[in-house]
Amino acid sequence: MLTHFIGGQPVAAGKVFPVHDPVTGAVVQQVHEADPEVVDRAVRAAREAARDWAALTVGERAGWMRRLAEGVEARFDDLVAAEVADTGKPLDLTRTLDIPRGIANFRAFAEIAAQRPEDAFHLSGLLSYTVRRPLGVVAAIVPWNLPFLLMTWKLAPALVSGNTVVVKPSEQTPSSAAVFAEICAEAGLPPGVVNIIFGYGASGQLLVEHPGVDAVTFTGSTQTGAAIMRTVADRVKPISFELGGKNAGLVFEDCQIDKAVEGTVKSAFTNGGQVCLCTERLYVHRSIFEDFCARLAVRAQEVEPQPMISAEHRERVLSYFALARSEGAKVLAGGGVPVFGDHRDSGYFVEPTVVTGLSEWSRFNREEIFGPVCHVTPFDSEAEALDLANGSDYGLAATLWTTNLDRAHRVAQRLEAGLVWVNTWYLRDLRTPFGGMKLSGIGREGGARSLDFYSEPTTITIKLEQPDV
Ligand code: 6OD
Repeated sequence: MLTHFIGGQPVAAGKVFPVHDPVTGAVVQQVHEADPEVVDRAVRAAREAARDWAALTVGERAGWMRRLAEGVEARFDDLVAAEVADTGKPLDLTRTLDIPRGIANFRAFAEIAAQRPEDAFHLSGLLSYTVRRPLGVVAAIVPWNLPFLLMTWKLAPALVSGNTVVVKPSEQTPSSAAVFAEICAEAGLPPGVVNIIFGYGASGQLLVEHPGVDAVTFTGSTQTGAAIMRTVADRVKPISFELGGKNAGLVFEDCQIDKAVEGTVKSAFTNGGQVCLCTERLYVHRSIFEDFCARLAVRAQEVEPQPMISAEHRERVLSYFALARSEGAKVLAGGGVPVFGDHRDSGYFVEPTVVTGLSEWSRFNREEIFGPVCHVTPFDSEAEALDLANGSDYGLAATLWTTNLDRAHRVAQRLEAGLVWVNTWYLRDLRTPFGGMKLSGIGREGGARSLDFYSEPTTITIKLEQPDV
C-alpha cells in the first residue's frame, strides 16, 4: 500500500485506489488518495520547510542534489521495477532512459545553478544588480508517460532554486515517486522540502488552488493545462506548462532513407507513442513517398507492440483507428490489437500503426492521439512541407530528415515548434530551453530557463556618488 510522504513521514490517509499493470490488466498496487486534509497538510509541511531551505546557499542545495542523485543510483533497480510495474514499458527503455535521466536531472541542475552568474549593470552614476529568490512552495503535477524522468525534471531545478515542493504524480504511476520518497528520507533531506501526495485529478485541483502554493509546473494535456490556468488565474500564480503535441516529421528527397525510416520508427513508436514528442504526422517528398511508406510499413510490423497506460486510453486510441477507416484512410500497417496468445492478451496493447490518405483537416491529423500512430502525406516542395507541418494548433516538436545543410537550417528556423531535431529525435542537452508553442505549452524549462521560472529577481539599484575631480 503506497502512502503519501509529508514532512518527511509516510502518511496513510484518504481513500484507497488501485493501480493496474498495463501488460496484464492486473492490480499491482493500492494507493491512498489525497483529500482536502492531506493536501493541506502537505502544503503546510512545505511552507514550514521553506524558510530554512531558502536560507541555504546555492552550493549547499547543489550538494543535496548530488546526494539525491547518489540515492537514486543506489536504488536504481527498485526504481526500474517500480516504473515498469506501473507503465508496462520495456525494461531496457527504463534502464537506459527514465532512471538515468532522473540521475542526470539532479546532477545537471546542481552544476547549472552553482555556476549561474547574477546580472549586474553599471551606468555612470548607478549600479544595478539582481538577486534571485525562490518562489516559495511549488506544486509539480507529473504525467504517467515518463513518471520518474518528468518528476525529477521539475524537482531538481525547483529545489536547487530554494523552493520546497509538493509533487502529485499521476494516479496511474505512483510507484517510482514512492521509492523516491524513501530516497529522500534515507538521504536525510530536511522534512517538508519534498512532499509527495497521490490521487486523481481532483487531488491535483485541490493542490493547485491551495493558497499556500506559489507556483505550478505541469506536464500533460492541453485541456488540463487550460483548467489549471483558470484555477490559478485569480491569484496570478506563475505557471510553466508543457502540453500536448501533434508533432510533424519532414522527410526530404535528399535524406538518407534508411536512417529516416529508422528514426521515424523511433519517433513514432517509442513507449507506444506515449511521449509528447512523438511524431504523429509525417510528410514525405513525393519522389520517395511510395518507397518510404513501404519500408516504414515493414518496420512498423516488426516493432514490438507496447501497452497503452490504461484500458480507457487504449479505447481512445482505437477509436481514432476506427475514425480513420470511416474517413477512408488506407492502413499500411497495424490498426488493431495484437494477439499474443499469452498473459499479455488481457493487457492494453495496440499495434504500431501507419496510415495514409486522410486530409489535413481530418480529426485524425489534427488531434493528439498519444499512441503508436503515424499518418503519412506526400509533399512536392519545401514551402508546401513547411505549410503542412505548421498547419497545426500545436507546436511542440518537429523532426526533419535531410542531408542538405542549408535546407536543414532554413527549414528548422521556419518550423513553428519549440524543439526541432535534424536527422535525430529526442536527443537532449539539459541546458537548452525545452517546451512548446501554440497549444503545446507556456514558458520554457531547461538549463537557466528552469532557474528563471523557479525563482524571481529583485533588482537593486545604488546611486553612485561621483567624486569631485
Ligand atoms: O526530456 C525532457 O526533459 C522532457 N521534458 C520530456 C518530455 C516528454 C513528454 O512526454
